[in-house]
This record gives sequence, structure tokens and C-alpha cells, in this order.
Amino acid sequence: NEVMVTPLIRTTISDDRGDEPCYDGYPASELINKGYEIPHVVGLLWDKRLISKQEAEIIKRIMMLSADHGPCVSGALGTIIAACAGIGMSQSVAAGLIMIGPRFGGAVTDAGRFFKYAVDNKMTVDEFLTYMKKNHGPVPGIGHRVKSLRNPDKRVKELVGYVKSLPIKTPCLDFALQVEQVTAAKKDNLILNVDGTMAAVLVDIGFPVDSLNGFFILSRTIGLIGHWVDQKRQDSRLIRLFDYLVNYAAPKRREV
Ligand code: Q5B
Repeated sequence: NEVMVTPLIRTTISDDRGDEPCYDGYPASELINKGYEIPHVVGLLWDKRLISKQEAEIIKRIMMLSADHGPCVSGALGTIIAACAGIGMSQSVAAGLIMIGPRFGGAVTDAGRFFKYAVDNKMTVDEFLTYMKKNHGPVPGIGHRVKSLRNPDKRVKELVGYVKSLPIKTPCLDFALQVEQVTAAKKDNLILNVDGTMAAVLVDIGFPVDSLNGFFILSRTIGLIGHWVDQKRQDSRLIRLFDYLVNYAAPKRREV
């Protein structure tokens, strides 16, 4: 007797029931043997689309440029502190990943969403900035703690230069660069940052807005794993902040 069961979940991206996984219908071994690369797998699993060679090259460059940004950024610091506390790899990497949010690394989705909104609605830069100020606050994808007009972000210049050398239309990137002209003139660290650049480029090559933070998360995971292995290799010891790094603003000890 056949028993009919209502499926618990529905998937539309992959199938593991044969002798190997198929990503959006493409067997993994065929992808490997026909010269496809990791960005193609990203395209299939995140956007159900076998992306072109040109798009794959753009994604590869985005991943390489954003894989790590040193030990001082929120994500790496979270992973390093956890590693030094003796925490295992997956939890330490998760501690770093949890830092990815609206201010650090996780502004890609919203940057893409809002740049696209502006382009779709044919907004001028001034209209866009007024709209953002009134409705949402700081523009995602704009601003950096240490990079500025005086200390430009080479990653951004590199990606913009490469994408602009290709025969593709880049309305979001063009708009984001126009926004930067206005914001950076007001304050010199309000440049188009790595999140904003990735976002604009990825929207221009058709990736869905909701997938965009995934590009930072995926790439930066490479770096976070590196930081964990690095601390482990050095047999690093527990980190405890020195008192002089803290502004103790709590009331002095008093009687109850
Ligand atoms: N203001 C990133 O801010 C940062 C403004 C703005 C209008 C803005 C800030 C921000 C949007 C989120 C974003 C991704 C927090 C950054 C990344 C990866 C990384 C990291 C690394 C890597 C820096 C001071 C004054 C205030 C603000 C105004 C600032 N941003 N106004 N639009 N976007 N950006 N995040 O310098 O009048 O004084 O009150 O939130 O895109 O995460 O390497 O570090 O690879 O790991 O700390 O590159 O820009 O200054 O926040 O104190 O603001 O500027 O309103 O104005 P800051 P804040 P006022 S890339």
C-alpha cells in the first residue's frame, strides 16, 4: 500500500537522490568536468541560473577582494577572540559571521535594494539622499571607518575599473558612483564602500537583492576560517581586555 504524506519542505534548487548532487538540475561532476567554477555553483544555487563566463569572472573577483580585511574588523575580531578562548572552528567562525550586519559587511543587500529603487524610480541623487534621510537613515554602501578620499579603497577602485572595462550596462553602479560624488564632497569618508560597490555590480548583473549579503558572508567566511586556523597554529591564549582600554563610567563603589 502506498502511503500519501504531505511533504514537510519544498526545495527548488537541488536534488541529492541520484548518485551525485544536481544543482538546479546540473550534475556536480558535469559542472566540474566542463570547466565551470565556484561562481557558477553560486549562480545555480542562489539564483537558479547558469551564469555566463563574464559574470562568473566578476563574482570571482568580488570574492577574492572581500575574502579578508585584516584582524581589526568586527568579524575577524569576533572570530579571533573566540579562537583565543579555545572555541572550535564552527562556533568561532559563527561568532565572526554574527557581526555581519548593517554597519559591517551586511550592508550589501540594502545597498542593492536602495540603489535599485533609485534607478527604477529614475531618482536624482539629491532626491535619493533626501528620501534616504527622511525614511531610512545612513545610506547603506556609503561610508567607511578608515577609507576615505585621502585613503581610497583599492578594492573598490579595482572592481569598478574592471566592471567598467566590460561591454555591459551598469546603471546601479553609475548611480552609486554619482551618490559618492555628493556624499564624499560633504565628508571625505562617505565614499562608495566595498559593500555598496559589490551591491551595485551584483544588481547590474541580475542577482536578486535578497541574495546579496550572501556574497560578503561567503567570501568573508574564507578569511574568518583563516583567522581561526592562524590563532590555533600559534596556540594563542585567552584574550582579556586591559583596564586602560575601558572607560569605566559606572558609579564608584558605594554602600547599599
Ligand atoms: N554617516 C561604515 O561610519 C560606517 C553615513 C552617514 C549618510 C552614510 C558608516 C555606515 C553605511 C553602512 C555600510 C559597510 C559605520 C561598510 C564594511 C566592510 C569592511 C569593513 C572595514 C571590510 C562608518 C559619523 C557621521 C554621522 C553619520 C554620517 C556615516 N555614514 N551619513 N550616509 N552612509 N555606513 N557599511 O565613520 O552628523 O556626525 O551624526 O553606517 O555601508 O563593513 O574594513 O572596516 O572589508 O571588512 O564610523 O570594509 O559609514 O561614522 O557612523 O559615527 O557616522 O557620518 O550620520 O553624521 P563612521 P559614524 P553626524 S564596509
